[in-house]
Amino acid sequence: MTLQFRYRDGDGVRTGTVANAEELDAYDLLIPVEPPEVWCAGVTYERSRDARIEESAVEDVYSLVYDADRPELFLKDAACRRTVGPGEPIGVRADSAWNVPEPEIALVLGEGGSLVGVTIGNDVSSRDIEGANPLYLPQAKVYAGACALGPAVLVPDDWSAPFEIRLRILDADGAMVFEGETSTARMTRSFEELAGWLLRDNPVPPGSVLLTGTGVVPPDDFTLEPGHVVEISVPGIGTLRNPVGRAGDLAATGRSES
Ligand code: DO4
Ligand code: MG
Repeated sequence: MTLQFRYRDGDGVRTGTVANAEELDAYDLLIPVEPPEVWCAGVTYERSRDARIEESAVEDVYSLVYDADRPELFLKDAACRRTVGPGEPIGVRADSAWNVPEPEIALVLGEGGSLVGVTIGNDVSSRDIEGANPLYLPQAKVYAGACALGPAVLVPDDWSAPFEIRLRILDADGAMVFEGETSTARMTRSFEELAGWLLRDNPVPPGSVLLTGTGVVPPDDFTLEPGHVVEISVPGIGTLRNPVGRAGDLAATGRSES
């Protein structure tokens, strides 16, 4: 098992490998890949389907996609403009009152959509915009700091072994305000199936990333706020930790300017 990562030192940006996630703590980590495109699958866990049905003014679309052959797939980012790495702020939208993290396994895709590695992804989302109308999905999902990836890319020895996914949200004083967990064993679709659908008649460039859906949903009265810290841990990959900021501030100073 190898973990690949990128980090910063006095000489600039470097790449490294370690055998276990604890060793990553010694590094000033950067986003482990800079994907040309980030895609997401949705409603791949029963928990996500149920949460969407409760929030939505148009309930049927979510049961229909959960049961259908064809998965929900959407473009989350291109040119890494809205995607951040470990320690960088994720964003909440100023025009939304209900923002959440979505802890997901993220697949790093190779040529033809082959599976080359696994990292942790956060599909940060606005639930009130999503719930108002399914046609608002791009606005609920795509904005500055709406995606985080890291801390490292695992090349699994066994692609069939499930991943445990743990979410912790801390407030500005470090107190825990939510924790939850799931396992990819609860997914209704396989990684290969999702990647196969994504690549149908679609020239997704190698190095792109596919997030595979959330199975952890905070209670309906919870919303992310600037000052919160989101931690997503997956044994074998490590912890992706990001403070929460305002998407508007990130849009003004973000990766699109670099
Ligand atoms: O349309 C809803 C998207 C749901 C999603 O992103 C997920 O299930 O992870
Ligand atoms: Mg999601």
